[in-house]
Amino acid sequence: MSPSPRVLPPTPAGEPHARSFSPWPQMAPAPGAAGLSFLSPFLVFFALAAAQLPFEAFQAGHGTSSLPTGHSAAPLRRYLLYDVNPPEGFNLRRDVYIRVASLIKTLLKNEAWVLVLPPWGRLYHWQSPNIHQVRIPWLSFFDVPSLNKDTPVIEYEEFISESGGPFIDQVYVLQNYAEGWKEGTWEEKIDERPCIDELMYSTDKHKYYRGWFWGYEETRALKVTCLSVQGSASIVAPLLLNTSSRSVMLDRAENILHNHYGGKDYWNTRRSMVFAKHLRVVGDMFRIKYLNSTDEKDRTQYIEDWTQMKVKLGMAIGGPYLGVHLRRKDFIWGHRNDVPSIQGAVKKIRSLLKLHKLERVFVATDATAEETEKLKRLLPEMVRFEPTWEEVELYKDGGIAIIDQWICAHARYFIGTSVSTFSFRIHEEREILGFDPKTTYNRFCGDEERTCEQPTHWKIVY
Ligand SMILES: Nc1nc2c(ncn2[C@@H]2O[C@H](COP(=O)(O)OP(=O)(O)O)[C@@H](O)[C@H]2O)c(=O)[nH]1
Ligand SMILES: [Mg+2]
Repeated sequence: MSPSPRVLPPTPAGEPHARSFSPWPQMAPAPGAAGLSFLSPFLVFFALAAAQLPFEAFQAGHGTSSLPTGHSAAPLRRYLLYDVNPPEGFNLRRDVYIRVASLIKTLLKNEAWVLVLPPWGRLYHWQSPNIHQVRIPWLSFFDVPSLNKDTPVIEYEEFISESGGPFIDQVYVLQNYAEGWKEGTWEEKIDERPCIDELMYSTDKHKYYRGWFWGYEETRALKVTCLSVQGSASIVAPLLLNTSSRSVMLDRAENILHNHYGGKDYWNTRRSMVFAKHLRVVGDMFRIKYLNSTDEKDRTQYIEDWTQMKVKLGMAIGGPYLGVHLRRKDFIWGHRNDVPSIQGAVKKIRSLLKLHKLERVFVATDATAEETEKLKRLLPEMVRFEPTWEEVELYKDGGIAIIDQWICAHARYFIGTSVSTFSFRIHEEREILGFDPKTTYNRFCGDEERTCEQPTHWKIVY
C-alpha cells in the first residue's frame, strides 16, 4: 500500500526580530544553509523560503489567517517545552501532553505562550531493528492542525526557527519533595529545591547545559534548576509568569497532575489528539480488506474536524469483529496476577466470540515471537496487522501501534489489558466514536485473580 503524502507542518509564523529578545549571544542561525546545517532538510527548505518573504508576511494580519494553525504567532510569544521520564511509554506521554496543554491554557489567560511539541524518540518499546526512531515530529503520529484547535502548539524545529536557534533559556527539572508528604495533609505546593536525583544535564566549556533534548545535539540550555512540585499543572503558572525567560522547559513533566481529569478541558484536549490521517487510512483499508468493516456499515459517524463531533453513546455499533489488546512483555515479567496466561486469554476470547456471535477477532499485542506462535496455535483464526519492514520504517513503531489502536477502536466489542495506558487510550477513542460503554470498558482477568475489577467509564464532557 502506498503511503498518503506527508503534509508539511503548520508554517511557523516567526517574527524575525524577536531574536534580539533572547539572552543568547550571536549564536542564532543566519537564514542561510550554512548556519542551518543541524536542521532537518524540511526546515532548511522552510527557512530558506521564509527568508525570501517580505517582512510583512510574518506580521499578524498579513497572511497569518491562512495558516493551518488555530492561533497565529504573536511577535513575542513565550515558549513552553517539556519532556518526560525516559522509561515512560508512548501512551502515558500522550496523557502528559494533556496536562501540559492545560497549563498552557492557564498561562494564556495572562500572556501569549505556545506549547513546543517534544519530538518523539528513543522509547524503550520501539525496538524494531535498523529503524531510525529519534527526532520524530508529532505530525508523524497526530494531526497537528487538530491539536491547534485546542492549544497553540508548534513542532520543535519550528521553535528553533522561530525563536532564533536551538537554545532554551531555562530548564526546570520537576521532582517530588525529598521529605515526601505527611499523611492526611495533601496540599498543592511548588518550591525551588536542591536536585534530589543526579542531574541529567552537564555543562560544556561555554557553561551551557547539554542534555538529551530529544536527540537534538545542538540544543543547549542557559540555566537548569530543580523544582519540587506537588499538585496540578496550573500550579507552575505563577512561577512561569514571573520569570523573564522566554523559553522554559519542564523536564520530568509527568510530575504534574491533571488540572481536572475527565473534565471539559481534559476532553477537548483529548479529542484534539486526532491520529495522523495517513495512519487512519491504513487502519481503515485493513478494516475493509480483512474485517468487513466500514464507517457506513458500522454506523460510525466520523467527522474530520473534532470540534464538530458530538456523539450519543451507543450510536456506533462497530465492525463485525472482536477487538483485543493483549499486553505482554513487561506486564508479565513482573508476574502480575491481573494479566492472563495465553491460554487464559484465548479461553476468554472464545467465550466472547460466542456471546457476541462474532466470527472474527483482531488481536493487537506486543507479545514476543515465541508467545505469538503459541497464540496462533490456540487461535488460528485471529487477524493481526502484520507490517512489512518497509511499513515499519515508514510509520515507525509508534505509527504501527496507532494503527492497532485504531482498528481496536472500531470493533463491535473491545477487551484490553488491566491498567495498560495503551488500552486506556483505546477506551477514549471508542468513547469519542460513540460506542456503548458496555462494549468498551472491559479487560482480561488474571487466571487466578479473584476480584477482577473492570475499567472505569469516563464520559466525555462536551
Ligand atoms: N503495535 C503494538 N504495540 C504495542 C502493543 N502493546 C504494546 N505495544 C508497545 O508497547 C508500548 C507500551 O507502552 P505504553 O504505551 O506506555 O502502554 P502501557 O505500558 O501498556 O501502559 C506501546 O507504546 C507500544 O510501543 C500492541 O498491541 N501493538
Ligand atoms: Mg508503559
